[in-house]
Amino acid sequence: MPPSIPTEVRVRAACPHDCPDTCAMEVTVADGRAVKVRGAADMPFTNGALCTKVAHYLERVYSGRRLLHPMKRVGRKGEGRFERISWDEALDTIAAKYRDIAAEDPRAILPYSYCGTMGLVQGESLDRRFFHRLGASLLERTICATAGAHGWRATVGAMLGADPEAATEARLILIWGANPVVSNLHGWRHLQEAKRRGARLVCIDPRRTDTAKKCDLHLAPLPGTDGALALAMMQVLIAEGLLDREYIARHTLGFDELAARVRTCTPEWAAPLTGLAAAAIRSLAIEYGRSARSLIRLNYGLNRCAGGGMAVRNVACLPALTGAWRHAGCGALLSTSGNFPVDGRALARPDLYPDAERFPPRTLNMSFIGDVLLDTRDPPVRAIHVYNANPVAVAPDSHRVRAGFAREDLFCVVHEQFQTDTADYADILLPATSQLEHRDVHKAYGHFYVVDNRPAIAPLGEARSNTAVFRALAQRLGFAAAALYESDDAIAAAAFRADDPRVAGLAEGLRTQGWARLALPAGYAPFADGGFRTPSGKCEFFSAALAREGLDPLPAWHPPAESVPSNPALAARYPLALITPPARNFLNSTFANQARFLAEEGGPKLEIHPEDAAARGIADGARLRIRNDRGDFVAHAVVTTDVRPGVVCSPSVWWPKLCEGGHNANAVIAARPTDMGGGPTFYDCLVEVEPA
Ligand SMILES: Nc1nc2c(c(=O)[nH]1)N[C@H]1C(S)=C(S)[C@@H](COP(=O)(O)OP(=O)(O)OC[C@H]3O[C@@H](n4cnc5c(=O)[nH]c(N)nc54)[C@H](O)[C@@H]3O)O[C@H]1N2
Ligand SMILES: Nc1nc2c(c(=O)[nH]1)N[C@H]1C(S)=C(S)[C@@H](COP(=O)(O)OP(=O)(O)OC[C@H]3O[C@@H](n4cnc5c(=O)[nH]c(N)nc54)[C@H](O)[C@@H]3O)O[C@H]1N2
Ligand SMILES: [Mo]
Repeated sequence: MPPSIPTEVRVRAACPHDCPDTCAMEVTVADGRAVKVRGAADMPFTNGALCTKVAHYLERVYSGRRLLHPMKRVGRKGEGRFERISWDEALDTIAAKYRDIAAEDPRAILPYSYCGTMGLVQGESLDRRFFHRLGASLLERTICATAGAHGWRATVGAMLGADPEAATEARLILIWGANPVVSNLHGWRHLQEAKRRGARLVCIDPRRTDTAKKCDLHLAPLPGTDGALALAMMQVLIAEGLLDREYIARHTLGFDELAARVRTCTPEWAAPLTGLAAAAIRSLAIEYGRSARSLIRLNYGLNRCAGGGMAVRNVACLPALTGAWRHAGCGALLSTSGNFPVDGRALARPDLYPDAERFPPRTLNMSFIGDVLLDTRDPPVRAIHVYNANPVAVAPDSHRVRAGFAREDLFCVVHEQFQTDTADYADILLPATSQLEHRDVHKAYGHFYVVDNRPAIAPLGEARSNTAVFRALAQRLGFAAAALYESDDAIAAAAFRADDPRVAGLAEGLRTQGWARLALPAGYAPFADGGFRTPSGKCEFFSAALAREGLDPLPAWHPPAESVPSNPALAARYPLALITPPARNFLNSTFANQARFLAEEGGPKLEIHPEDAAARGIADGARLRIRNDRGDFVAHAVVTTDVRPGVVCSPSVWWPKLCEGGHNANAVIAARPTDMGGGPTFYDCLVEVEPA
């Protein structure tokens, strides 16, 4: 036989990860094996480049540690000892359990997923349909963004904001609770371009991040105090008359009430709360008030505190006062996700829920999964099905989370690419495909493009996609609804509402180039002429909707739950405020088991100011124990002025089992909900630190 000629093909793909940038990728496949992954050169936002994590995606796909077969537990719960079984045995076991539990009360079954993949097909289609049809408990997916989203929506009505590609037009950019160099690299390119064109960049972050170092000015408020800073800025804008009065009159609601509310919120009032000098606050407000061509690039860093919802709301009020929304690339941007006309009902089919009268739907909050599994409730959760998520590593108050997963009477299915800390608690552990092995389509939250993902290679080993698993389970449970068996292609094709003008040309773009921009004009400015999506159609300084929820209808100061002024008794024992933002080489806990990235990060670290270090006899590099009443974890000291006295920072999210002592930072973080949206408070945490 003649030697076979290697055939090389290029397949269009999408980066699946939870990141604002949702890159378009091109995968080169030779003889059925992916040999190269790169950023699509023709996709404007990706611009031919991937971050270091995904540039090495093939190391993940072909890692020797991939899960490749179904397994069942043979050791104790959490021990992580498994034995290989067939897919038939795995699926039969799960189906039998779910059938038995559902016969009594299907709400005792809980799906648990987040954004392991952001794909609409593998992330929120057949899984939702299956659990709706089963009548399982519903999951409130709060672990990241719901506090800020709630505050944002109350103010401007929808997750719409400035066009990130037009940010180059802004003259003043406030980067607020965001670290784009690390967590929004492709968006950062446009901010840098704005700077080259003469814009001034101001970073508002308790930590001097890589982003802060590249800005013209860095203000380091104490964690969880952004709400006070924004109120003081409003006070100055109003007192100094730095206002777009015409915009306010035409497009806002409740200005007089707002003015009355902030009258006493002077920079002198905010200074002790935020730890910033009153003069610095005043000069920031005046600079902001004088340049209408301003952009506030928020991200979710400021929403992970007790007052996170209100903080985002207060910041969202600012551009309506100065009229910044009038200009392309100006105003504010938290997320672009509201621009995508995703057909959520068609994807998730909530109408499949079988018997709402007998079993009124029950919703459980993912952020407090420890409480969900441990507290008495009717019915108790008897089975949990985890996919696209790693709760034992990422959810707050890990000791409670672990105790919940360790329950002998809890039947636990985990569908994963790797044996995570959560996987260790599985009764049945299923192998999941990677993004190169399945079909998907992606919207984005940091730009306006839809990105297609075609399978480039066959599933490795016996790995199956999420949709394949839910089809197989539906069949074993004898469910008849055709919607439970739809193909990935059909789901992808119907993911967006076809009658929406923004998807004009979408199908054609995806077919020919693998990505397509929403049909929005270049330099699109959503609120240039008002058109807010609130009930009043205006930017609501006064929100009747919030009042109906029992919340303050006006911007207000919601202090952190754990800080020196708000909880002095606790601060006497635990005086340091801990934040745990993303490490550059990890994506939440994804990638945090891969040798290259572990080596790059060099072990769990705690950044601490020289004064705080000296007071505790801590030298640079020392092994530290970080603790409070909830637990402790170990990290090595980085003595640095990048954090201010009183604040410590431990970049995250490490796999607990790869940490000395078996715990990561979530061991010390409280399971306490935010003021709005039921989110977690990862960056609202007091600790003490000592040499270990
Ligand atoms: N490399 C990398 N990229 C990522 C991720 C990752 O893990 N790694 N995660 C992805 C995900 S899921 C998300 S949600 C986004 C997260 O990215 P961002 O939304 O940018 O949010 P965070 O990284 O949580 O926080 C951003 C900055 O807020 C700062 N911060 C902490 N507390 C406060 C505060 O109280 N006030 C203010 N003003 N700032 C504060 C932190 O120091 C951090 O530098 O990034 C995504 N991109
Ligand atoms: N201390 C602290 N904790 C945090 C944060 C923080 O900043 N500090 N950030 C929080 C934030 S913003 C978020 S969004 C959450 C994120 O929490 P999660 O969404 O749970 O994110 P990951 O930890 O990345 O875990 C995702 C898992 O999904 C798996 N996966 C990927 N693709 C697939 C697939 O196709 N099928 C299946 N079945 N599995 C797949 C991956 O292997 C990975 O283990 O973490 C939160 N936790
Ligand atoms: Mo997130």
